Amino acid sequence: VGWFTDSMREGRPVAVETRHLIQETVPTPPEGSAPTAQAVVSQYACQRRTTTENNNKIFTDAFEVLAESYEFNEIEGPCLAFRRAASVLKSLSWAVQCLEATRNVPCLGEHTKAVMEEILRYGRSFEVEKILSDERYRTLKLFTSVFGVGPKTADKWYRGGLRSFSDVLGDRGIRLNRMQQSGFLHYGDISRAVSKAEARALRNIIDEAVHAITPDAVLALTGGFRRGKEFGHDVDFIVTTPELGKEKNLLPSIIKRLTKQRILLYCDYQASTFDMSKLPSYRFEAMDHFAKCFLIMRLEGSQVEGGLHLAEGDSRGWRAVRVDLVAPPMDRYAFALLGWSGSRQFERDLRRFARLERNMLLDNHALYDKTKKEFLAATTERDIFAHLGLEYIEPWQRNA
Ligand code: DCT
Ligand code: MG
Repeated sequence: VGWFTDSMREGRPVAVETRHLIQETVPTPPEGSAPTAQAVVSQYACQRRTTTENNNKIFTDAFEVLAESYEFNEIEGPCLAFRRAASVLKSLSWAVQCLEATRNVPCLGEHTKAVMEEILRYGRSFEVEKILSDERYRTLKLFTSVFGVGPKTADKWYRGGLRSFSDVLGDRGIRLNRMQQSGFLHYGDISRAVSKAEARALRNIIDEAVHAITPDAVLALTGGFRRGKEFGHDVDFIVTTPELGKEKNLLPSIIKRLTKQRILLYCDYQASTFDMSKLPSYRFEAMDHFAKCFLIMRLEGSQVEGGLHLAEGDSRGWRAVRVDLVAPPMDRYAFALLGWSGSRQFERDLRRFARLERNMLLDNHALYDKTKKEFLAATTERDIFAHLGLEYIEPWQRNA
């Protein structure tokens, strides 16, 4: 293939060449055969189109276990490598059936390929199975599944000899914070996936509340549900108002209203610390500074089309759901929407692409051109993709 340059082979940044090489142009190889003259796939998730249809789940599930295990051990390099490998395989319109077929697929290193080889040959990876039966991995996985418990706390509990929830709850030396208390209290519900119908019902509730407060408010569903996922671990929304500054009162007013309706089971409100004069931020992957709240809401079955997504035999008529609300000022809306729509890997690669290929800094607040030394304005996500010289990727194609 003519445009397969040396810089691509060596994995050096390629600015112009990869622009048109997104997923759409990658042909599907014939069933069961290795593709021959197959197009090169971009190393950046933001130059690939990744739907929720994953043709390589057997590999990506394994990579995610490995990545998480490295994360628990704070080994960043291999963790990121497996996340990138999983992401690139998710974008393929075909199932990998032999390693030779991945010749033009980037981000697959030696270790990754060895795992794939094992899975292709035996149907499973022994390294992954070893991790899945490892006591520390299992315990950290269990503890971090509680809302409010991160890897640090989980590891501290593990080192303290705790192995189960009853160990934690029975330990007199542990003082759970408010978030963790709610996490344990509603564990059954919030560890259970939220359905699309439940997300829609919550959208209606928030929509009613927001518009009762500010008739011209803007509400957008973001996160996994905006990307077309059928299920999620929470429901994410962005709320704002066209009038700059007015968004400051929005979340407190919504919280007040939901509290009055007695449907707020937990609320952690964080006021805005956003300050345009402190941008651009060089801190990578830092949490954004917009006002936000992490909620647990009570959702009635009668409000959900087709009923609640509950366990067999559960006839309570309501469930608890995790909801995140973010309230950026309107002039930051496009950046916040792009950032909160995810996926995490898509966001990471957008930022990495901006930095390495365009000498720009992108985060949830702004896009800064380091060459021109200026901020680039955007009112839509399309504006941001255009500034970056990227083809627009629809939200449902961002499941990297
Ligand atoms: N995000 C962000 N800053 C944070 C947290 C999240 O920019 N501090 C972005 C990344 C993805 C998106 O917001 C939504 O986050 P999640 O709800 O964790 O992910 P999701 O893609 O919605 O997945 P899930 O379906 O599990 O909720
Ligand atoms: Mg989410």
